[in-house]
Amino acid sequence: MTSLPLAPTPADKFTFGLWTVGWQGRDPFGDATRPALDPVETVQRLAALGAYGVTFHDDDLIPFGSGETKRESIVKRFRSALDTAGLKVPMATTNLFTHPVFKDGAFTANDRDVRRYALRKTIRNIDLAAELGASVYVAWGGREGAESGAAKDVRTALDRLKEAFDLLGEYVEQQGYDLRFAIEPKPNEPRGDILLPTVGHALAFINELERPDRVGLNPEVGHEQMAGLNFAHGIAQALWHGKLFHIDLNGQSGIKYDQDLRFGAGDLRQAFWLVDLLESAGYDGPKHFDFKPPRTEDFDGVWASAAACMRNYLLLAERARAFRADPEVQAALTASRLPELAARTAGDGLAGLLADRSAFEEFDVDAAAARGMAFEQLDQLAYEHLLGAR
Ligand code: 3MF
Ligand code: MG
Ligand code: MG
Repeated sequence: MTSLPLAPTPADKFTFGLWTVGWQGRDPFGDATRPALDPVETVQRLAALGAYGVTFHDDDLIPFGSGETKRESIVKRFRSALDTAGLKVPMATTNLFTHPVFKDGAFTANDRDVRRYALRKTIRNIDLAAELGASVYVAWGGREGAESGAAKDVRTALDRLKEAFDLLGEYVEQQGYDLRFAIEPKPNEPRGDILLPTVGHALAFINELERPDRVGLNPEVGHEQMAGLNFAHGIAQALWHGKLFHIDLNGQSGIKYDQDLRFGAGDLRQAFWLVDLLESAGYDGPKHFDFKPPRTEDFDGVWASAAACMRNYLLLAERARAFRADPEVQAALTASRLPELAARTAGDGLAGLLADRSAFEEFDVDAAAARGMAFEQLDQLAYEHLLGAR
């Protein structure tokens, strides 16, 4: 298996946040274990590994509080590194969580002046995102939430969150930017409870916005799994609604702290079904890794971890293709009556259904109840492919 000739190329559309390989290993219990990484070096290294692009929060590229002249020179240097390396910036986002001013949130902070500042900070980086050619702007509201009950009036906070997305949509339209927003749900961390905790909550929220077509999702593997949810099911529903604008790939082992493992680590089985889904659904957006190389690693470990994210995706895609192409799997899918699920339940219409005695009066309920679904054979075939036994 290790000898499979799978080297990532830009056509695979793998992207990485500057903050992922650039994570210095600071956690709630320990200091940084790695020095800061120059975004220009990140661009060069990722290009050499076969990535398609990089993404960033405003503050990953331009340190918080930088003046206008410094800002311009940083952007110029970054842009020239991108051009030389041939890397794209398909997505950008705002850091509305690190600075203490955002301790009670940004778009939903109880302090009105903090909310206005958060909007202006976002708008400023939207201009840069558009300038660098991004087509998706991610919004992760990590500080939009609470640790205690009365501290946040959730219904009113949702009014303010809607107001923020409506204003940002108005701005993007006014500027004529070809930019769509992608909300990234997360159940908790850093707030005790975060607003829009899951894919489902965010989908419902989008329907209440003034420009629902301009807003979709950026779901993250670990975030849904922290809530015990089936990520592939969440993604399938996002696709069904036409809302999978972007995706954050990483690894997570069950319901615990946000692990941000490299893609494929953690729950390998969910990773397999996710890749199978993305490949068979023809998802053609960026495959964005939002992971953290563990703080045990030096820079060799960081780049090994980044390369492994891409390789694991390609290995799983190869395994998923082998699974779908296997004639025994196709027979097992038929035995499990998957083709039947694709047939309309009442293609004959309501009148046809009501007139059909075989649907009810003459239906042999016991015979139908006795039919096995053959799912175990089907699932074992998936395991055999995943484990490289077929
Ligand atoms: C936190 C995250 C964030 C978001 C980012 C927007 C710092 O768990 O996943 O990463 O992905 O802010 O893209
Ligand atoms: Mg995350
Ligand atoms: Mg993320």
